[in-house]
Parts: sequence; C-alpha cells; structure tokens
Amino acid sequence: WFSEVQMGPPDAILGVTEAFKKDTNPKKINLGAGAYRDDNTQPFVLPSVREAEKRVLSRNLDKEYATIIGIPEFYNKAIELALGKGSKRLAAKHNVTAQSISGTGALRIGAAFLAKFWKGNREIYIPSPSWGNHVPIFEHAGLPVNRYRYYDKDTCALDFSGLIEDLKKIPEKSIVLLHACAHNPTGVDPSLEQWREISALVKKRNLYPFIDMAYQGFATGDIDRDAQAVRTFEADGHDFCLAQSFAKNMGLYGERAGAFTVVCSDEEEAARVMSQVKILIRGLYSNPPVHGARIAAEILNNEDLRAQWLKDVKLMADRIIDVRAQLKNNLIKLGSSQNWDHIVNQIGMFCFTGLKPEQVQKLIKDHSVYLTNDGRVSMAGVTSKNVEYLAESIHKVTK
Ligand code: PLP
Ligand code: TYF
Repeated sequence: WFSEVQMGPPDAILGVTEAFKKDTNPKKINLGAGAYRDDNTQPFVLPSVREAEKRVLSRNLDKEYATIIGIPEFYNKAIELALGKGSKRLAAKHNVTAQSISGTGALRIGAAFLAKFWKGNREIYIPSPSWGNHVPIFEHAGLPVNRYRYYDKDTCALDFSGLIEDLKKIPEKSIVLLHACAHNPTGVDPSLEQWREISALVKKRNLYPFIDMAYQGFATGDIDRDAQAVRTFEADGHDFCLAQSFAKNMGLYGERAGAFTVVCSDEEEAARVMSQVKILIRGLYSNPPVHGARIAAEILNNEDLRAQWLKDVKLMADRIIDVRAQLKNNLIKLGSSQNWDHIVNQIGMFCFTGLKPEQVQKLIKDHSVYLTNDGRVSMAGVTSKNVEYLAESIHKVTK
C-alpha cells in the first residue's frame, strides 16, 4: 500500500540529539534541543514539581477522563498567569481557555480554529526565522505560512525597522504570529517600547495577533516581566489567540501541559467560540492528559509551592545568564577578534551565534560540539565544566 511513500528527513532539532548520542568522544557537548540541564548536564526536575507531584499522588486520585478542555484548576490559573490577576478581559469573561497538549497542541488547536473560522486573509505571518515547527503546525491545518523580517544578521539583534516595514505591508486582516518572550531561535526580543509600537501598528493595520508564549519566566527569570508583551496587547484592547506551554518554565516537557486561549470581544462571543473549540478538540484528541496539569495546578493554586516555583524558574534563568557571560569571557580570553556581545545581549534558552553552516559542521565533526545548522546554541547545554572546551572549539572554527 505504501510503496510510493518516500523517506522523509529527520527533525532538524531532534536529529542533532540522535547524532550526539552516537558520538563516543567523552568531551562531546549537546547544544541542540532546547531543554534545560543543570550544571552537570543532567535533566532537572524542579523542587516545586517534585513536591507538587508528591501531594498529587498522596491523594490517590482516579484516572477518569478530564473534560474536553481539561482541568479547570489548571487552565483557569494558566491564563491568569499570562494576563495577570488584574486582567480586565478575564474579569469580564472574554476569554475562551482550554487545556492543551503543551504549547504545540495549543498552536494546533488555534490553527484548526482559525483555518475553519477566520474570515480575513487566510495567511499567517511568522517571524524570519522562527521555531521550525510553526510551519508544519499551521500548514497541517491548511493555513499558508508567510514571513516578516525579524532578525538582523549583521548586528545579531532585532531588525526593528524591517519588522515595522513588513507589518506595514502585510495585507490587512492577516494573522500575525508573535513570540511573547525569549524568541526561538534568536534569543532576541523587542523592548517594551518596541512592543507598544508593534501593538499600535497591528491595531492600525487590522491584523490579528496569535501570541506564542513557550518561555514565560525563562527570559528574565521574572514571570510577570516576561508577560509584558501579552499584557501590552491586552491593555491596548486587542482580541487575540494565545498558546502557553509549561514544558520549559515547569520542566514538564514530557507531561504535555499547556493552554490555548482566544480573547473574544465579549462574553456572548466567547460562549460561541468555546463551543466550537470543544468540537475541534473532540475530533483532534478528545481530551487532554491529566497528570502534568494536576502538578501544574498544585503549584499554581498553593502559595508555598508557587513561591518555590518562582525561585526554581529564577535559578534556571540565572544559570543560563551566568554561562552566557562565561562563554563570552572565555572567547575574549582566548584572544578571539570577533565581537561576542550578542551572547550576553540575547536572552532565554537560545543564543543565535552567527556561526555559518560550514563552521557548525566543523564544530560537529572536529570537536563533537552538536548544534543546529542555523548556528543556534541551546545555552542550557553549556555548563561551568564544558564552557572552556566549548569556547576553544568555537574559537578554532571562527579564527
Ligand atoms: N513555541 C516555541 C517558540 C517553542 O520553542 C516551543 C518548543 O519548546 C513550543 C512552542 C512548544 O513546545 P511544547 O509543545 O513542548 O510545549
Ligand atoms: O526548539 C527547541 O529546541 C525546543 C524543543 O520538534 C523542540 O522547542 C524541538 C523540536 C521539536 C519539538 C521540541
């Protein structure tokens, strides 16, 4: 039946880990997938998550299905985390919020909803570059993907004028995907002032924002500060879609805890939209998994666990900020003549190094340093122990 099915390429990011596993060099370093590691390159289960899980298990809960939209103690707190306790739209019940299969699942529900009901220009504009999975997620749902300028290769920083110029040209009533914070793969975010300008322009041009927030807390270590883009859009009166992930900020990667929200114009519209979101989820996967959402709910609903969690997030963010400085300092110490300021100026999980594909291939082949071909480094794989070797390796391929 499938003799004509052709072999597809491996995932550009997860394929890096596969190659890393096969390498026998004891000095090998994996800077591929964006998953947090501690200073011994080990996966990190947050102390708040360990304790929350203990409390959940001690209750001997059953394994019944959740509702189509998941566990209310989870999804209601999730959206409150994004919009803030004082959110007017939440108080007015303008939000449609459903638990999702992590951030990817939230994007996928949104893609399905917009593919079915969006009456404007049926194209979604994503930044160039963006997370590799954005293209298949929206294309699977039948929404063609287009690009707007975002990153300036010469300065390794935001191409703000290019971004603004492109937003001015996009056909009105198009959908625009925005990374809320800790942009993947570049580590470059607009400032608050720039977000305000973007928000005003999106409004003026009658564009529809779809905000992807996969790293709340990971950019600055401060959950509220990282939500400033989302909250700016709310304050400016936009209706929008929002995808949230708890994979990174709670380290719940494999538990698949996330939330999808549509902020509607009023409560009556929200009720209609909710009915359709439920119908879509029903056909996609029926209802979401419960365990990760129970853990997240335990943290978000208990002051002591929440306080511990905020410390855990800060610890992860601070370690990454620390190894950024170590990497830059080591490169300077080795006498590199290049400018490495962007390593410390960029934020979140990733550093977009500016390394060219040939240099990346040399790093992999000659030094067993694994990263994606676009030169993206997952800073979570850098530690106080491997940073010197990493700097030496980068120096050798960039001399
Ligand atoms: N959006 C962005 C920009 C990401 O980098 C990721 C990956 O971590 C996701 C969404 C969704 O990840 P997950 O489905 O693991 O929550
Ligand atoms: O960009 C990353 O590394 C993370 C993890 O298909 C990831 O978002 C990468 C690829 C993928 C799923 C998750």
